[in-house]
Order: sequence, then C-alpha cells, then structure tokens
Amino acid sequence: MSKLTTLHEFIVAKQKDFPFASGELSRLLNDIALAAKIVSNDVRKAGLVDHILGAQGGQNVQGEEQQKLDVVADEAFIRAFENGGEVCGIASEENDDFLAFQSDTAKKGNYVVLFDPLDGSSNIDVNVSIGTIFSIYRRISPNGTLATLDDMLQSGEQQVAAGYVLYGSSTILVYTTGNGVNGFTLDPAIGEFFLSHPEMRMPENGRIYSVNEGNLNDFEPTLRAYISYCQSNENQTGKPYSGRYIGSLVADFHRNLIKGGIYIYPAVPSAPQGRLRLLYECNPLAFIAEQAGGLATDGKNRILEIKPSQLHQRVGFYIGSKQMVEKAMGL
Ligand code: AHM
Ligand code: MG
Repeated sequence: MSKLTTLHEFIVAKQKDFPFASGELSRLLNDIALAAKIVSNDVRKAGLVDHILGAQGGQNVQGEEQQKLDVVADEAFIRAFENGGEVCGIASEENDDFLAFQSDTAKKGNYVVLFDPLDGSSNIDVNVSIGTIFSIYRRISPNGTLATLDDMLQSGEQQVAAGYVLYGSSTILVYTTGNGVNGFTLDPAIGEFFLSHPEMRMPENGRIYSVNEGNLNDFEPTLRAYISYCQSNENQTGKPYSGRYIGSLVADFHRNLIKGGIYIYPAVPSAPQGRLRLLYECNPLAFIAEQAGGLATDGKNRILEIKPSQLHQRVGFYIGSKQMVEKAMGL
C-alpha cells in the first residue's frame, strides 16, 4: 500500500518553499484546515438541522439575503484566524468592513486573510455544492499595530497563498503557495485531509463552458460570438462544447480545473461591474488558475494585476483553460 500523506505532513514538508519559512504560514494553513472541517461538518448537517437551514433574516453589505450557514462559516473562519495568532486582520464577503483583531498576539500576526466564507450560498437550500475561498497576504502595516485598509487592498500578485474548500460529494481543500497547486480530500470518519490531487494542472484547452446563459442577450458582441463558437461545430472538437453551470463558482471552477473548461461572468446590466468580488473570489481563484497553467482576466486585463480600490469591488471574470480564455477575449 502506498503511503498516505496528510495535509499537515504535506504543509510541514513544503515549509521550506514558503517565502517566509518561519512556520507561521504553515500554522495559518492548519488553522484554515481546522475551520474547513468545522464548516464541512455543519454543511453536512444542513438538511437535518432546521435551525441551520434557511435564511438568517439579515442582509449582507451587498443587499443579499444571508443564509444561516453563511454566518456559521464566517464565524468559524474568523474564530480560527483570531485565535491562531498569525493573522492581524481579515476581510470577508459577509462583513461590511474589514476587521482588525485587537489582541496583542493578533497585532503581532504578519498576515491578513480575505475570504468568502460560503460561496454559492443560494445553493445551500437545494443541496448543491458550495465552497469557501481564501486569499492570504503579508501585512504592509508595521507589525505590532492594528491591521489597516491598505493591508487588505493589495493587488492579487502580492498573494502568498490562496485556496478553496469545496463541500461537494466529498470535501476537498485545494491550495497554492506559489509553487503549484495541490488538493486534499477530507476523510470524514477520522477528520483528516489526505493528499488526493498532487500537482494539479489545468488542461490548456477544454470543451466545457460555464456561463449564466440567461444573461446572453446582454453580453457584448465578442463574448456572444465566443458562446456561438462553443455551441458550433466550428471549434477544435468539431462538435458543440458542453454547457455546465452549477452556479457555485468554486464547484464550476474545480470541475474546469480538472477537466479543462472556462467560466465566464462578465459585466451585465444587472451587475454593471461584474457579479464576482475581486478580493474574495477572483484573486484567489486567479492565483490558483495561473499556478495550474490556466488564465484569469476581467475580459481585458489580468486579474492579478488589478489594483483594488474597495473591499467589495466587483469585476468581470473570465477564468479557465488558457487557450479558451484567450479565445473568449477575442485574442
Ligand atoms: P455568492 O458569493 O453570493 O454566493 O455569489 C457568487 C455566485 C457564484 O458562486 C456563482 O457562480 C454566481 O454567483 C452565480 O450568479 P448567478 O446566479 O447570477 O448566475
Ligand atoms: Mg461568493
């Protein structure tokens, strides 16, 4: 039997690859794994426990209804970061403003984490896959002080690590620290993540396109032409591509990462700047895509080079197999 590698063993073995190999980032990744297990457990109970399933009654900063599980996940991750000692502040899709942790230990933390605690939350009540997305930066404010907005508004190129957890038919944690992408599947019986997808690579080309086609008439001509190309016999496969849209970005991205494909959410009249958030969704997945050989743009510019000006900034998002993204951009 080949040896199983746990996430913890993998993180320790790779510690020397980190830009700041002091063990802090290793501990932070382990904190994330712990919060992921807690949330995974809550997600698995969602259909059983009435008080978890259903709307919380409040709205988040973007006017969207918050589901109870959104709040549960947000709190689980915040708790892990606040208690872990490596993080001085966080920003989350579910909170209006960023949070600077107040304790002396936290003020000495060298990292900030930006995250979407439960992406695809409209899918919770219908038993469809959802996920957590996270992005880790070194702080730029002085160690020992409170985290600042500037710590949060760094461009994606500055990320030191990023990842996601997909609560799907199994729970998988995928992350990068800038040295490739690896995936770990949770064995729920013993509560341990095991390396299941080493050195993930995104195929250069694919035959899956993921887009909310209800918005098709609002797409600009280049994108409409690309969708027609996907649906025609004129593409490299000689037959129409498959349309696959789960409506959970993490799940759509994960499938396309493995099989090859493209996910597109452009700016449309109902979401004039795009629907997805640069800091919590696009930057982390763009980092992973690029590390796996894929590409991520807003339709014109590389996502990782965009300088954010607001915490909840939205952008158009084209992400996936390199050749498909280039073609969709009209290159
Ligand atoms: P959320 O973070 O509020 O869940 O929103 C993000 C989601 C993505 O997961 C998904 O791809 C997209 O929004 C779906 O939007 P739409 O229903 O407009 O297609
Ligand atoms: Mg989201």
